[in-house]
Amino acid sequence: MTKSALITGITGQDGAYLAKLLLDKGYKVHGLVARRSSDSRWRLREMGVEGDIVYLDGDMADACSVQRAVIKSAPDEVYNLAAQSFVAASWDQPVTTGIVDGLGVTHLLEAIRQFSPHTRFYQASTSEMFGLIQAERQDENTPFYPRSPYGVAKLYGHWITVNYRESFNLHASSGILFNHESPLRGIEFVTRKVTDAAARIKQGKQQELRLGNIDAKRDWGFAGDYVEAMWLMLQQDKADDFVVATGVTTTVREMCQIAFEHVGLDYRDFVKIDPAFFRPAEVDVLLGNPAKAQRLLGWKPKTDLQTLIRMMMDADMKRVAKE
Ligand code: NAP
Ligand code: F7E
Repeated sequence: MTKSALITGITGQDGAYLAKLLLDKGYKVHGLVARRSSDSRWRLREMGVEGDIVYLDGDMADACSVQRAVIKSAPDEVYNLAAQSFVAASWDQPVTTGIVDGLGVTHLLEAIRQFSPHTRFYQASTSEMFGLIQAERQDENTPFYPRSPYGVAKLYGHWITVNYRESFNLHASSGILFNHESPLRGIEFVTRKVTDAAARIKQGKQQELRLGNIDAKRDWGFAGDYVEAMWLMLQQDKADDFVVATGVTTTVREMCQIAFEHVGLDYRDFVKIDPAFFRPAEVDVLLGNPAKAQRLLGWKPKTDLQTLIRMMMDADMKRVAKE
């Protein structure tokens, strides 16, 4: 029988990759989409799946619309990817971030509990919950210490997922995903900001690149690999929490070097440090330990950072050339 899935945040980076994965597996895919005055479906077009999705209007801040989407889609699986996901913006919009990324999760879990308790649920949790790290390599047992309103809101989302699993026996899993990127990454995130700028500089369309703390270290993987881990979590008999990461950490500086070198440039000639891009509180380093995902899900990252950044550079070189 055809399985039904509901994806919130389907117009985002992960939403586009996950929609493609589920459609390829034969699912009927529904997407909760918030009203926007401009086109938000470009990523779904890029993935070639725009016409294959059933769109349901709704907003994570609006419990009624979330409830309606659950009833209409009658989902076997719900993937909650919707969020105000840009950490830097969460200091400017702490309340919206708290409502959408935190309380919004309860809207969805409550709709599932009341109207569709057999539905399996995935929560998009984040390594930002580790923030000021309490262990050199972070795994499912590492204590949390979020450092931004985003991290705090996501920690609420994580714990309410655990709580509904334990209170109501829902099949609700929390994927604690470390940074993952792709050519579909939003331009405000540092990897895309760098690959877009390097492509523009190479093609004479930009002169310099202004960045903040380039000594920050992140454990970067490829979004296409990470959505497979989301799906695998919901195929398990038992719901649980899983860290999804590569187990390798790299500075923003080294990531710049990879991107610029790919087009024959030296990043040091173009990158300028700008205090405007420093954060009120920084997460200096993240490094995940994905051993549990490997052991129980059989999941491993397939794409290393060099390959990922080169893939993003090639896509941006083509896009910038067409502009
Ligand atoms: P993204 O590209 O920023 O996508 C976020 C999605 O949420 C978009 O579809 C956006 O819609 C939607 N959205 C925002 N506010 C909404 C609201 N009020 N109601 C309904 N939808 C709303 O994020 P992503 O990189 O795909 O990440 C997916 C999820 O994983 C997010 O929850 C993020 O916090 C989490 N996460 C991401 C990473 C990562 O490295 N990418 C790591 C760990 C966790 P519009 O397009 O219309 O704005
Ligand atoms: O920053 C530093 C910045 O904005 C990475 C989201 O998907 O992953 C993402 O959050 C690092 C930080 O991602 C600039 O200070 C330096 O240390 O690409 P980012 P993020 O904050 O790690 C987590 C796991 C999520 O869950 C989030 O949703 O790069 N950095 N200079 C800069 N960052 C940006 N954006 N811009 C700069 O100019």
